[in-house]
Amino acid sequence: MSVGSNIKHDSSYGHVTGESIFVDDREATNSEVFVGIVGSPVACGKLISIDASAALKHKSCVGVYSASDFCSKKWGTIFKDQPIIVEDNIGYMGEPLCIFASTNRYDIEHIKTLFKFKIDKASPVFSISDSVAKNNIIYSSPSAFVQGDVEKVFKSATNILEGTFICGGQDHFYMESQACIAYPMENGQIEVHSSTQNPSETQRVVAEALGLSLHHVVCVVKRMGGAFGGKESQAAPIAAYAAVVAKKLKKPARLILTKDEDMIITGKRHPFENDYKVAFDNEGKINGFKIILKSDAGAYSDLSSSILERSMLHADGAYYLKNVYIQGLAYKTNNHSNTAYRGFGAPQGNMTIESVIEDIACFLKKDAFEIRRLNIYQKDNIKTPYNQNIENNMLPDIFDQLHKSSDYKNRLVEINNFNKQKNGKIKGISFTATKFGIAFTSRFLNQGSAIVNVQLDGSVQVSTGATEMGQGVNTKIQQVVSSAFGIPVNNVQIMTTSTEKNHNTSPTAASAGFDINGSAAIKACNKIKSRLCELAKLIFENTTENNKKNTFTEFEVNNKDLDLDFIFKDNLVTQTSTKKEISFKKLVFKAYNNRISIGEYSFYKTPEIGFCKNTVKGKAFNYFTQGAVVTEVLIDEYTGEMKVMKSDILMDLGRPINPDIDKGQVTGAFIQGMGWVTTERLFYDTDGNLISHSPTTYKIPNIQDIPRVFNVDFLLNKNKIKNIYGSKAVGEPPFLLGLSAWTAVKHALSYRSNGKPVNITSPVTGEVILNKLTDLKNGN
Ligand code: LUZ
Ligand code: MOS
Repeated sequence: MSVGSNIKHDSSYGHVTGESIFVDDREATNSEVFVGIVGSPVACGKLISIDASAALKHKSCVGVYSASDFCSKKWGTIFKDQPIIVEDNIGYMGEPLCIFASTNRYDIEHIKTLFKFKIDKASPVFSISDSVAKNNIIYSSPSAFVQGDVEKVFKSATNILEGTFICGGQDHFYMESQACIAYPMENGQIEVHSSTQNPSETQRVVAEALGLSLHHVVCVVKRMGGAFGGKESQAAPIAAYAAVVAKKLKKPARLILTKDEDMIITGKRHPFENDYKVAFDNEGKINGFKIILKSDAGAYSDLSSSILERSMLHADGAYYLKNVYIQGLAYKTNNHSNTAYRGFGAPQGNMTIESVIEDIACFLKKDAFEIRRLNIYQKDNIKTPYNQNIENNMLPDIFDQLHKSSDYKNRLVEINNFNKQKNGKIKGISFTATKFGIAFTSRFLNQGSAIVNVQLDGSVQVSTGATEMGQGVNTKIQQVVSSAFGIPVNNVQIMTTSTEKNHNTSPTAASAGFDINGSAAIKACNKIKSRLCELAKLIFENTTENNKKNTFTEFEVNNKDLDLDFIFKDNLVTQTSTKKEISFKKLVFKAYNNRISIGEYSFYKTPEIGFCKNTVKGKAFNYFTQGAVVTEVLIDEYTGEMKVMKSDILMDLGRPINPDIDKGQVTGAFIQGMGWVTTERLFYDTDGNLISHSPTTYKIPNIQDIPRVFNVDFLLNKNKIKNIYGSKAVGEPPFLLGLSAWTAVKHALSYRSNGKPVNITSPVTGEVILNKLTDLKNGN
């Protein structure tokens, strides 16, 4: 059975050789035009007029389009408040004001400079604090998550710490920028090939922009070169630009953002400023925790409300909070509209309490691990602040096993001794955890569909609503389908995702792409298998004479439940009770000859979930993916340079479908999380221009930044897990472990703070570390 084994990623060969086709690898047709975007030179104001005369005189410029050329003016995945293209009010620096088409893609950069705009400038707001001062709330949670009585606890608390945790945004830095090619088809139809996680949303925004019904728009997604949430909502307007040009000129239109354009135009992870207050006893037991989460939504709401909700749902981290108050507010600013990013608000919520625990440890002069171990969800304390109990809580096992296997105790002693030597270097160590809720918090998104077509030679084509962005969802679906039919993985091909095959697709997001679409595929396989079993039974029961009597006799098969007497294995279909067998291929062919369908469409919805944010009731998550990490850092006190020396990760992924693919996800997510909290700093000038808009100024981790020693292990979990083949989703949960690099720096710095909690913000770049060390030396 291929489920559970390390089948190679279905695109591994193509990615290495360059044979994999991404949007911009599609051959250009003769008539194709290239689309350019002209961005706003101000962050806030009113667009009065556009002077495109110089651009239109350019020899390769064949058209300029602005808001009046779009049938719909606004889009938005949750609230429709974002201009597809600016109509009057400008919300952020670089926001698209108009688009143009050129017959030569190499003229795009020049033509962009030929536009003149008349704009009434207004004064922008860039920071959360300034937006708070103006009360520019774009969304606030309808209800706080409350348990017990924090205010009462604060009155009689032994110890209280309070403050503000601040973290910055993060660029998605996918290898492939936002990209789309739109093809005009017959009868006014349009086909867009988009680099999107969200084909149906892209289809909808394109249809609305063009004034078409949905049945005249098809969105096709072969694959993405990374997405990380950045293509969950924000691929849609890009596709609309290409589509409008294609429709106007009746020519294929290609729009590929440059890296710089992409970084300037598209939204990022939300920066947060979280006010907290924590009460704890002298052992470090948290008795009360209050947190107000405040996010920078940017100019429009996008997914901010949903992201804020997930940050509230992860403000507890891995810790049981008996008395708790969690509230969240998203603020409007004149920054790019911030959006989904791996973790979807959870990292910003989770990191606060991990930071607070470092402070408690410092305050009590105790080991932070002991405080964490004391506060994690136990076997009996499993109630979350949002009224869901954690089933099969693995945190105590994970903590104890990793504490031992990482040799945490001895290493802490070694670090204490090392740091006493004052040799210009300091070490820090930190043990942090993740408990990530799996399911879309919007109930209706927890649905998926699959088409499974068995061909006459016994090979299989599968189409689902999942989109492949490198994460290996296609490979995992290939594995479950090949296991279902008992055929080699190579006999299963996952087909291009398209809204004409699978409609109303949920975005491939929330780590749940495989859970949902893989489950739908299995359901489809089972329906085909049940018919094949019935046919096999009839074939096995019938003698050849019976068959010969009448050439028109057909085996009639009705849809029944899967007959468990049959086993599909090694290309054979075997009846256990009679030991009779027939090859899968032969059976498939017989089914066709007997006019029995060997194709199926199936629909899946995640059972039982449905969280109501007004009442804070109902099941928010299907299950939790949990894990922990121990990270050790080394800091050079003279330069502020930080190196991650060692990270040991232990995750509970249930029974992985493909352990190596999951290991890749854990590794990548950890490094991406680490990058967010260490080197990835977004710099803006005072007008709101993003200065760090390329790899030369925005520092993502590269190969020499990964932990010198890096171990990724999985816990053996024998519990019943309510998910396909007992597997657990992996995409986002390990991102949260990356923040251990930040808490480890905090721990290291505490050796130079005379034991006082160290107040730092995220990301903690080398510059920040050096400045902090200087401050601490000066007694600040
Ligand atoms: N997208 C979404 C997500 O629309 N809802 C979610 O709950 C979610 N969670 C994680 C990532 N994307
Ligand atoms: Mo996402 S943050 O698109 O799962």
